[in-house]
Amino acid sequence: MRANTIALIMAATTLLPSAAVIARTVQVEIPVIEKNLEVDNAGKQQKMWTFGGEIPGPLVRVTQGDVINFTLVNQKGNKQSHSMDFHAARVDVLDEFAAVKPGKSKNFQFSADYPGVFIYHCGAEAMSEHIARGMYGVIIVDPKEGYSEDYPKPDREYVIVQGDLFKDGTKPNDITKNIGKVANLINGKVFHYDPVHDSNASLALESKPGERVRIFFVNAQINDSVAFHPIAGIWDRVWDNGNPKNVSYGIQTYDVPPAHGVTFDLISPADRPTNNALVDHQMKNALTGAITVLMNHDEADPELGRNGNLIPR
Ligand SMILES: [Cu+2]
Repeated sequence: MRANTIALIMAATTLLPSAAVIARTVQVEIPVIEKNLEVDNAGKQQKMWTFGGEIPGPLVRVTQGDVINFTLVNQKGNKQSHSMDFHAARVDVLDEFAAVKPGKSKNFQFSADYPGVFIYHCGAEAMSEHIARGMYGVIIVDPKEGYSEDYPKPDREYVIVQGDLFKDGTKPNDITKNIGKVANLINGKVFHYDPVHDSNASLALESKPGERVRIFFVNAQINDSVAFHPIAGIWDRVWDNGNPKNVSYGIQTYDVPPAHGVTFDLISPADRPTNNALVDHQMKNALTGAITVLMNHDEADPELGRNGNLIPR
């Protein structure tokens, strides 16, 4: 995360000692940046609209019960009005989620009442275009009870966000109807972590054989569901919406609708190196960018999927 463009400040504040409850207030400020961004591993650039200058925007991670004090900064020099819609919030769509003009900011608070993995996105008109140009990100709300038998501690964690890529200049009305879609983005790039299908790809996800790998998956496509499947593996557990109470076991393919998040655990065989391909099994999406390689080998980079490095860039 680039600290000079993104002020994502965590501050602990103790409130209401009489209520015997310790509430933490987390300060989150995200600037909207309209800019040219590389959308594939070959360096092709396209005019995108972003939270914080990257796709997806900065990962926000809090604990259930935290209060998020959020500020959206629509930078001077931007051409569009923008807004912020946190799916983890219960507020007023006409108030907190209203659009702000370039040069203006908007501040609001909400409490993270439900644990899980949630999308956030811009909801300004035309919402289809704002999302399709990259205005989305992820907020993880960790359960207040921490890890448990139903929600064990993982060895590694990754965030994968699948989005659309439309031909540059596609009209908003066409975007809404999915006309002009040319590819799929994984964390902002076509075949981002797939050196098998893209010789320009330099990154893959990694783990050691037998490790529990947790994938926080968010579908940021505007119309298509994702049939998320780990080729050469089985999801050990799946938590719908990432809530520890919504646990399923031994799942092959799981449907993730647009604007939804699901948490997946995968455990590779412990006795040999293997590879998985984490795919959207809708082939039209897989073969246009939505394949992620997970390499399970003893030499796995110890920093990948650890110490806050959930979105390799
Ligand atoms: Cu926007």
